[in-house]
Amino acid sequence: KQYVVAILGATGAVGTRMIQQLEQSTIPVKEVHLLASYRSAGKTLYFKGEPVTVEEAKPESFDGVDLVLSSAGGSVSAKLLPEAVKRGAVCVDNTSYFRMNDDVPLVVPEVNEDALEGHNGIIANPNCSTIQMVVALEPVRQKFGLKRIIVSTYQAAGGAGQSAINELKREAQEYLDGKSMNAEILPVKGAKKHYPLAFNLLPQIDVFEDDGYTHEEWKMIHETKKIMLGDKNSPDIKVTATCVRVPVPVGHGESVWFEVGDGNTPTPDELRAAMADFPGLVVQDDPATQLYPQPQTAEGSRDTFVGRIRPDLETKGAYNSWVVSDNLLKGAAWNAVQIAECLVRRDLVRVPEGGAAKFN
Ligand code: A2P
Ligand code: 11C
Repeated sequence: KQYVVAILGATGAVGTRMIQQLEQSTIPVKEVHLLASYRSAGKTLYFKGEPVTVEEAKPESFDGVDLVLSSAGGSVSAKLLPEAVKRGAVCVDNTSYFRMNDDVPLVVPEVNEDALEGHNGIIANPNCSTIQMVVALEPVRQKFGLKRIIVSTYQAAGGAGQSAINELKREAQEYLDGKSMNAEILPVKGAKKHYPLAFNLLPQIDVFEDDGYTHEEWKMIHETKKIMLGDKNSPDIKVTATCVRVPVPVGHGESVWFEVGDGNTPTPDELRAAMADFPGLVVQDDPATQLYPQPQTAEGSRDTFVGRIRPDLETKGAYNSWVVSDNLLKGAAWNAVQIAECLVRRDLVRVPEGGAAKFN
């Protein structure tokens, strides 16, 4: 079977990478539809060297489509994905809109691919900073148990879209030219205040919740539990997070402190061996040769990289680590296309009876 695939948000930072990842995937593509806002309608993009005209996304755009990969923002997914499912298309959504919906699996294939079996037409792709952390820690959880995570993130501008990368570069040039920096997007589009990211750090990603945490921090806590504790019988994992935007265009870094299950005290070598065996995870950890993960070396790769693995010197069974991945690939476009590959392999590219009604 060959599939008609639509990419919603095809002109964006994630959407353009979805096109590339789909080109390089094992999915037999019959036809591709590239959808974006009215602003991009008529623009030409390429799929496998062939020109494709971008269309304005409308409910009818999904007629005859088998599979949708979407990354055009939560409000666009909220409006258009139920329309796509109604028309029989299975959607892999990169926005946060449907992630915590009980009828929607939240999937990182290396961790919980089986959750795809119960899908109702929409599958959610987790937040980028969550994905790379669960890939790094799942082999630890499987082998030694996992009780607690304390994570501090160093997140690239690209997580906020292509316009945020452009803003970072412009501000850097303004700073070097001795001009005042003009911030219009970060930390959050539509917020009251904007601050420059170039030569700076912003401890705000997404909006603030009432409890003082940002929504990005909330996502890291709750998405991690939904992905790792899917069977609900696993012991809880305590998670706390501080998320910081750093002046890097692409590639999130994370300082991840974790505590393994009661009584276990694996050596760093045992942790490295478990991690090295895990699909999609590469250990780069050799202080003697200054080998450790970096955003610049991770950019363009589908893998997640882990290093700086060392025991907490004061808490038995606890460890520090450093995790990096290309947030626009494993954190977004590749994880979505990888989910689509799994759906194809499992013959799950179909909306089950009653599926569409769940999203009305
Ligand atoms: P467009 O380029 O036409 O604005 P990024 O995450 O890099 O900011 O990209 C966002 C993506 O979502 C772009 O492809 C953008 O298209 C698309 N998009 C934004 N608003 C809409 C909308 N109302 N309908 C469809 N696509 C949208
Ligand atoms: C960022 N993690 O770096 C965000 C981007 O929930 O999919 C992804 C937001 C999301 O800004």
